[in-house]
Amino acid sequence: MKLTLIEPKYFNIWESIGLAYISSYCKKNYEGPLEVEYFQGYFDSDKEIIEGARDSDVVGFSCTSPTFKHGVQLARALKEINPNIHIVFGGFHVSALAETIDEEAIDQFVAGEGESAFLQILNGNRERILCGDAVEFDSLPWPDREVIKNRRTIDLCEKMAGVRITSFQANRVCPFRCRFCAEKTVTGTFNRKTNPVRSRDVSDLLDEIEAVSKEYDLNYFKFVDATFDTSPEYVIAFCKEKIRRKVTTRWECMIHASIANREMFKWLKEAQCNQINVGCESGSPKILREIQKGTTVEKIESVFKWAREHGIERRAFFLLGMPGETKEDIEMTEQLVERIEPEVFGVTILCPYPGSDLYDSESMQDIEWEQTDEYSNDFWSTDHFTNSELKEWQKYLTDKFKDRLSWHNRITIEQNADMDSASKASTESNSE
Ligand code: B12
Ligand code: SF4
Repeated sequence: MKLTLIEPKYFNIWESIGLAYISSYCKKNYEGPLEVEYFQGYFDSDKEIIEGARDSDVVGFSCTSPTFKHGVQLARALKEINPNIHIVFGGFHVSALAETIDEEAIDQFVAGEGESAFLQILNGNRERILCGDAVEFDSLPWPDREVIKNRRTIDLCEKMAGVRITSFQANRVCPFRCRFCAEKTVTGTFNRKTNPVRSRDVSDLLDEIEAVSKEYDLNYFKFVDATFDTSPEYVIAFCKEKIRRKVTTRWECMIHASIANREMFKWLKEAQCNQINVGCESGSPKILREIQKGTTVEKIESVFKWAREHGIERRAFFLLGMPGETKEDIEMTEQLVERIEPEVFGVTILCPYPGSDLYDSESMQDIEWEQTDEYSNDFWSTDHFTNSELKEWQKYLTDKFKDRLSWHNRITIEQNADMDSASKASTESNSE
């Protein structure tokens, strides 16, 4: 059986850990010969992908909302060349919208986690929409980094940023339910009893980190977990094990302010955590409550204080355009940034991706997600602000904190400046 896994194109890139997990799980559990190939639209042209996948038995596409359209274009091209290929789509976009997608080139959808569902597909299950089961980490083999050509992304990071970095997964299921976020689409809404956080054994996690660091010569790593600190105990156990093993590689993670405590920071520092990334979202207590962020302004301030005391770098993300947000709320956000003094600051406009509570299937079904994200969001407005007013606020804040902007905010500003000068040039040449 030949299986090809494809991640369509997006302008920035990270390794596809999800497809790597599917590959290793199927290789371990499929009874019979299995050849697995992988393509990634950032590195491979459409021609290379189609040539490489055309003789496959099954092709699996992994799509977020912005990459879905390119995935469909490739699927159609493949079906035209070889109608016998069985095409499966999985990932966030189809997990949220499978029931509403009417596309002849797609034979099957997987909603949720893909490992056991994909194995069922290889074994002949042909239900149009298959719901993935939650798998325990202990039963999962490590992600197949060979198949996803992890070396390419690591080499690229070294070339672009001077660090050999890749990512690991420590937990599945986020213990929060923020209204603007699509996180729950794949692993489900957190529930202490029916859908608890699934954390990996720290010893197994560090075995993987050590083995991958050695094989790929890493000097930095991070986690794909949207919330790494699912409990202070887990973080401390990880740090202690890392220190005990004398693993000195520097790393970073996403921290949720409500879970973190002061003691955690002592261990993070000792375990060479270089940077924490915190989704603060707003400096207004009212907005934090309304988006169900699960934390408070005071707690966010404490976390930044503890991290600063321990010499850990701090990255803070904020969101504009929450329902009910007023000028006074945004001013509170601005003041919070001044108080917490993050080294890196990012501010985006709310983008209700499919899968988030704020996504509205009627008014948003025609949005071109491949051109729309929280950085280039031309549609979102609220009762208090038009889309251009939100963009003005975003510009005001990015100008004000321009010395500490996140990579993504910087790129967006550069792209907008390029577009402005291109359109100015075209206006000038038109008027000649
Ligand atoms: C790390 C990460 C990134 C990284 C790398 C993403 C990548 N793979 O290229 C970076 C920083 C580059 C990134 C960028 C973006 N991201 Co991002 N990202 C994540 C994050 C935090 C983890 C992804 C991950 O690796 N998870 C772990 C693996 C194991 O899970 P998984 O990928 O979901 O895969 C499982 C299932 O989805 C399923 N599955 C996946 N693919 C397939 C395919 C088949 C055939 C099958 C059967 C099953 C299947 O099985 C897998 C194993 O169980 C998620 C949130 C999250 N916690 O998942 C957001 C998330 C995926 N990102 C999101 C978004 C919006 C973006 C950006 C648009 C942001 C931006 N403006 O730049 C871009 C788009 C990038 C892209 N290539 O599409 C949204 C997607 C929402 C949506 N409706 O699409 C998420 C859910 C964040 C959120 N909370 O809203 N992202
Ligand atoms: S925003 Fe972060 S904390 Fe909130 S649900 Fe999404 S991943 Fe979890």
